[in-house]
Amino acid sequence: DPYRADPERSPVLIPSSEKPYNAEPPLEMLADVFLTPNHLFFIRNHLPVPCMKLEGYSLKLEMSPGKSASIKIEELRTKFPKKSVTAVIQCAGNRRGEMVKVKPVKGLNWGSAAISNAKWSGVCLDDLLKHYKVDIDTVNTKYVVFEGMDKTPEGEPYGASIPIELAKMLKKEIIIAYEMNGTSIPRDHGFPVRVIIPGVVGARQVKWLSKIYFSAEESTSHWQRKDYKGFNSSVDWDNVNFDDAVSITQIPVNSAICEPVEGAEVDVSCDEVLVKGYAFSGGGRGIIRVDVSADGGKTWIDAKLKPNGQTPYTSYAWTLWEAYVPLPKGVSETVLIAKAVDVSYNVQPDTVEGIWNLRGVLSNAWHRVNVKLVK
Ligand code: MTE
Ligand code: MO
Repeated sequence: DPYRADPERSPVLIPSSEKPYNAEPPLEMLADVFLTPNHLFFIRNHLPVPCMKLEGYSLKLEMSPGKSASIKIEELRTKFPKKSVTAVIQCAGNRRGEMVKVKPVKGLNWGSAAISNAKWSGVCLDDLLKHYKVDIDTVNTKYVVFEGMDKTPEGEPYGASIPIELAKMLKKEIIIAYEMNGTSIPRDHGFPVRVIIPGVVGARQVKWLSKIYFSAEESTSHWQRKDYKGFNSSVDWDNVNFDDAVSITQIPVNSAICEPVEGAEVDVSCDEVLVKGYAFSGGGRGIIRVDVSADGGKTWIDAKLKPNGQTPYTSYAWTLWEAYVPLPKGVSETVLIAKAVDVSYNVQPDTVEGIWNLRGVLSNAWHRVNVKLVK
């Protein structure tokens, strides 16, 4: 069993697959704290978790073909200033479960909690590259490629890449991280080192980072080339062409109601209900408004946003929110809805039908929760 050396996990997590292990925390626990505790942070593994001793670890940085450096964890910790970024990781498949209800898709059946927020610390990519005499603004390349230590049975490592323009834009924010929320990164989340590329889909935030290099083409890994891309709703497995579609990097605006949960009983005696949730948009676009309805979208109120301490155009953490929403009268059930607006005035689409795609990625329609109204 290639998974026999996988770490122990919190019994609170809700698995969507055991081998490889994938799990999300209970949705109602997600919006309670700004920094998701490490043991509750969702886990998305494609392969067995590598066993790596700190002494044995080194990061290979290939500055140019034939010229590379091997960097020990001690060097990462001592040679470079420690920098931090508080950033969300969201799986492209977060909220896939709602797409599945429209028409089956291929992928893990995620609920709305394949997203978490942590403070990541380590070495800034720009600092690392400068030390090895690479200037990210002038380096002659198209992509920065990241490789993991986890491998398929055929020996193919997990890998991802980002376009060099994005690496330039984010050069102060991309972190070669060795800490998660102030402690060393847990095995499931990439021990000892992972890359954090804020505002970008989870799939590119390579865990168990073994190698960084530059290339004229995207990472050749399966997950860069044949996965994590979007298509229109008429494309299915008999006519899909992965090669011509653009890889997902920055992700669209999204939000979800964490409380009350689906099917909950809401007490109508106080005429309003406390609704709580998260909102996030990729590309550093901060959340400026979350609209909440308790009557299926007839009327809306503005939620109270909890400031995330970041600026509107460099907002990489999520925004937690809550709202006291008036309840409709004379009915025994209703639909709570939330939709977020980011600083570019992007807003979530109203239905999931229009954005259905065969891989079930980037599911970000208005979030609806059915509740019963009881006395
Ligand atoms: N990195 C490696 N090496 N192997 C993986 O399977 N999964 C990716 C990404 N990085 C993955 C990886 C995906 S799809 C996601 S959503 C995030 O890691 C999940 O990060 P987390 O498990 O820390 O939440
Ligand atoms: Mo993912």
